[in-house]
Amino acid sequence: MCGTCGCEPDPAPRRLVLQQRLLSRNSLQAELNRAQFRANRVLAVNVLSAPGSGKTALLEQMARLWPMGPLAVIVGDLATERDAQRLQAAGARALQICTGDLCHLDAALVSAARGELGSDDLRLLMIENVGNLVCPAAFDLGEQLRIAILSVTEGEDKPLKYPALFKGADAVVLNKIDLAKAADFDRQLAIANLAAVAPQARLFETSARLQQGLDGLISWLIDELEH
Ligand SMILES: Nc1nc2c(ncn2[C@@H]2O[C@H](COP(=O)(O)OP(=O)(O)OP(=O)(O)O)[C@@H](O)[C@H]2O)c(=O)[nH]1
Ligand SMILES: [Mg+2]
Repeated sequence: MCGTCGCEPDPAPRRLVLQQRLLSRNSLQAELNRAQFRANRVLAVNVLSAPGSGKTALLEQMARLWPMGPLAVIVGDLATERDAQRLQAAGARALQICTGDLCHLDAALVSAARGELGSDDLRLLMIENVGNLVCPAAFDLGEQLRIAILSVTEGEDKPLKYPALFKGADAVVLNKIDLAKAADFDRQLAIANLAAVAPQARLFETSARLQQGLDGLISWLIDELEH
């Protein structure tokens, strides 16, 4: 149950009104963020997935391969600076947001973190959201692109069971493909489920562990930057 941030559907009318207010306040800040990103020619990318599907591992590998200077990453977790430390060790300029009880990042948190990160030479800003397939999908951060990650160990049905996160994605990364055989992963079924829920999303298949499949993802982001 996710009662901490008000994003759990609740039949009580008062709770619904509060949730709408929370979301509309977030939407206003998200629009401000988006305008600021545009004005500064920053491409902001929101990365969403279940806990442990490999967001940080992928971003670590991206940081090693990214050809346009240090990769900038804002990373959200309930607790610890572990992900930011991993990303910094991989060469990224990383800033950790510890959300405490909050199960998702919101636009105000991203705005504050972006200020701390500095903006002089920033062109690409990756935002690793809190690991959660539900709440982060409902909160616009002002990003221009969303990447959803599905790892093969989570099961082929996750796009059907958590459609909001995948419906809003510009790209889906199918990660941990090195484990597909061990997990008895049905690739065709997963791709069909993704196509049913998120036909708009382009698909990348990766193994962050083996540094496989990252080239396509990086080329796409460079194309988006040059638009
Ligand atoms: N075999 C294999 N393991 C992977 C791959 N990607 C990530 N992992 C492992 O999966 C575990 C979780 O990876 P993380 O990168 O921490 O996942 P995350 O999505 O950032 O997790 P949270 O931040 O907690 O939501 C780690 O032990 C990684 O080494 C992959 O492609 N293949
Ligand atoms: Mg992580």
